[in-house]
Amino acid sequence: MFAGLQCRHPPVQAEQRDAERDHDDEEHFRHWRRLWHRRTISVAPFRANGDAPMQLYGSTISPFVRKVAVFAEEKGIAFDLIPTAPGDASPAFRAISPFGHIPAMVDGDFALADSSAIVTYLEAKHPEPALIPVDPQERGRTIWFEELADTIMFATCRPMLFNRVAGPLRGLPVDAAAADTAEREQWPPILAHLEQVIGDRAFLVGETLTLADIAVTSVIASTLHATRPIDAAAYPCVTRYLAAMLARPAFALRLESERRFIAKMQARG
Ligand SMILES: N[C@@H](CCC(=O)N[C@@H](CS)C(=O)NCC(=O)O)C(=O)O
Repeated sequence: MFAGLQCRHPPVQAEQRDAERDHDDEEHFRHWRRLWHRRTISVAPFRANGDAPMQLYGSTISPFVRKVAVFAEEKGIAFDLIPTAPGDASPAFRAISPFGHIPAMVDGDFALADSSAIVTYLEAKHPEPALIPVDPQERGRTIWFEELADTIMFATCRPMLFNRVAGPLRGLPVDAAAADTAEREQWPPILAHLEQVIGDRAFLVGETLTLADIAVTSVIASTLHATRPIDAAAYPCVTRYLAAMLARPAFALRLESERRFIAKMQARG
């Protein structure tokens, strides 16, 4: 039943990629729309998928799902994105993600939930290009930034993303004041900290892209779905760094598709 709705992503390096189909074409849009309006959908029962590409369950509007999607694409790992709403209660999905969180993945006969667990698995399985450094200090710093993104930054992103975008799209009750408070009181200190640590660096850790950049950029990208653009005069280093990160095809195509999807959902109600 689900097979016709799966969208396979060749690696970003491939000439003909169709990542933007995630949310975009009419069939996918209608499916996503139904999915966002109902909490439980029909995720096909977990089946070992042999030599098929990895299956990634979720929506890349979630920073955790986008983290895994970008990580996989930067490594050239093909995957199918299986549209799944946060909290999906179907027994089939709960067999993969016991608490209903997105993302989860199936690779061959192996299933795993949680973005950090999944990227750790992918790094071990596909070591090149390395996105989690082996140098002890660089690895420690990388995981620090991933944690910063997943905890402190997401705790600020969530009230804005849920109350201004995801909640209204799903017809759920929202708390506009919580979003305003996060934007006014929690977001600026995070940007100020990043401004200071980024300085004139191209990457957060070492001289190449790492999980640190992917995790931090992913949560900023989700936040920017729900707040005004970053003030370039106040945060010039973050602005420059972010522009470079978001120009990477793995981020750019996905964000474009997410923006179109959100706009279309808002227009159609
Ligand atoms: N630590 C998890 C966090 C995942 C998470 O919290 N995902 C949210 C969506 S952004 C979710 O699925 N929430 C479940 C719900 O809303 O019921 C990870 O890194 O994957």
